[in-house]
Amino acid sequence: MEITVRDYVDTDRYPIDRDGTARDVLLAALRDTLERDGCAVQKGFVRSARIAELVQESDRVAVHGHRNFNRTNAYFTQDRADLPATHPLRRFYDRSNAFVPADHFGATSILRAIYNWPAFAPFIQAALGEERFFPYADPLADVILNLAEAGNGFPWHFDTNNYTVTLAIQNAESGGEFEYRAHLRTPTDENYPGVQAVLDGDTSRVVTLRLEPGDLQIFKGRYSLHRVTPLAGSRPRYVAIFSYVEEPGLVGSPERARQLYGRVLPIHMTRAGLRNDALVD
Ligand SMILES: O=C(O)CCC(=O)C(=O)O
Ligand SMILES: [Fe+2]
Repeated sequence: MEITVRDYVDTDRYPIDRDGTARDVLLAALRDTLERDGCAVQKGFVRSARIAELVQESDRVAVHGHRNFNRTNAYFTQDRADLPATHPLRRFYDRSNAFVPADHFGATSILRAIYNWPAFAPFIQAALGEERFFPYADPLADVILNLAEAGNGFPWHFDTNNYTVTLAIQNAESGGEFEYRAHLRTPTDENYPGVQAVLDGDTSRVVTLRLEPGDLQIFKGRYSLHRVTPLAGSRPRYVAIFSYVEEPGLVGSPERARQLYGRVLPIHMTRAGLRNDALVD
């Protein structure tokens, strides 16, 4: 069955597949918002009448989720015994979720159809103003599903990548709000006192977003501290992640594939200059 992406993406509201003033206006607003807030949400990017199909697709692949648990600070770095216990570098939290690797989304996948849709990547690239922007060639990681349940969560952190592109598919019964404090650090100033204040509960400049199924979020998380509030209830939270990279043909390292997806493919080994016969699962 051929998927017509325009039946899913609300191209009446978001005419990203047609050059012209409407697309230009949309992009100009998006760029302003990203510049100011580091975050832009396109509400109802996927038509509400079609969300049930995305939930079905997610339910179908959820069994393939690879669970990740770790204890981490906001920077994903090692503990620093030389610093006071209150220092942000020493504040460790449980982080857990599951990722469904990209190769479980078959030919009939709506998420993959959106990722492959010729109008999609150029729109995201223009919104971000990135000069170098290519689809991720990693067969485990280009389009993935992030699955989190009660007891799982994303505590306060800065991302190690410059931006993320996500599509909300299903919320948990409660919790799962996306909270962020924009521009809390800069490339030249870690602003540890400011980070510590947020970790200690200062919500004065924290923005809380309740994303609904179908909302597309572009988020620049390297300098904006963010978290997902704890989840509750039996329904899992589903978020799709679309990935792009700065070099054509890139794939992730074998270590990262194993850590995030629990599997390593021959392409990860050969690209890392390793022999395939060293591949053991
Ligand atoms: O699931 C989300 O909404 C965001 C999770 C997050 O911040 C991350 O994976 O870095
Ligand atoms: Fe993040």
